[in-house]
Amino acid sequence: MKLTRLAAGLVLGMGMACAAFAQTTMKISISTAQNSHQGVAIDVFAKEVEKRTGGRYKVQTFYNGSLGGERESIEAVQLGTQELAFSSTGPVPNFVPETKILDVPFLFRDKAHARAVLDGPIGQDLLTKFDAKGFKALAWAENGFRHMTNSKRDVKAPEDLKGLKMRTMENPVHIAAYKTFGIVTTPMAFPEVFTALQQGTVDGQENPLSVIISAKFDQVQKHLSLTGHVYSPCIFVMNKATFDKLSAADKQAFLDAAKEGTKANRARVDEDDAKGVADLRAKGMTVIDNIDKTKFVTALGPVNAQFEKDFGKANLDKIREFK
Ligand code: EAX
Repeated sequence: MKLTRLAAGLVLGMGMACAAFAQTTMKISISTAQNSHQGVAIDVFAKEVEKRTGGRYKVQTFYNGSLGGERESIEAVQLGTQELAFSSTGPVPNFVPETKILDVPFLFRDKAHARAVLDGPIGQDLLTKFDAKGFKALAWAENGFRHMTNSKRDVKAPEDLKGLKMRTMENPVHIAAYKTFGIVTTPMAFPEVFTALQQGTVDGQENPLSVIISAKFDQVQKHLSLTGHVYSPCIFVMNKATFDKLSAADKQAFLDAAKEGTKANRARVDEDDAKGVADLRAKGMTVIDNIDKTKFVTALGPVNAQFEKDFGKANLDKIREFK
């Protein structure tokens, strides 16, 4: 009798302890290293989620594409086998076609312009387009402006790109534009890029300084041209059903944590942009930093006409002229 009561008490006590410490663990992944602008984003996010939910939610962080490439991670989030991912928008149009417009080359003047568009009504409206596809898009963040690297020659003008075999993201807008430059495009997931460059499967690739530095592409690429040909947004995505199950306060906690992650991410991109060129020169890269961008814009004439048809000139102008 006594024993039974003791056992009952124990079970009750343990139950209460479990309730008090109930912790749900979620996963988030990136394809770059922890020591990168993306690593900073998810590390801050994880810390903020835990803090803002009183430790009831814990976010486990995975780096270097250890859970798969970006497309795979987004797919996993859509299926719900992974709760969260942080990804560039490279593969996103394959899931949410409306985001394609952001990948148009030379659309944004600078980072301030891009960030203002993403944080303003255009970007916030685009976030809602993820809902119907099984995602909750928590916040925009960034990779930054993409530049071209290769192992063959200095790229100073668009003609220099003709015949270069370059790895691209699995992004239809990028591929169409780069083909117009005469690039031989080879779409590939990020975790395979270093080896492909090292083995000469491709001559080059394009990525922001933050990615070039953190992925150590200077070890396998000689020539860097600051083409800044396209702005590369990133996004925090969450499985929609998982988000919907959260209480209103916890939903807000996740949204606020993503905002904090974005702040840290953008600050790191600024830092990498500020010291990246000197850093990469010191590591032996030849950096062409006086690119005449108008030549590159002109070379894209035909495909730009197609983009205006596909996305609507008025929609592109709304982004171009956003203040
Ligand atoms: O998100 O695939 C890419 O080139 C991306 O820029 C990279 O994964 C970082």
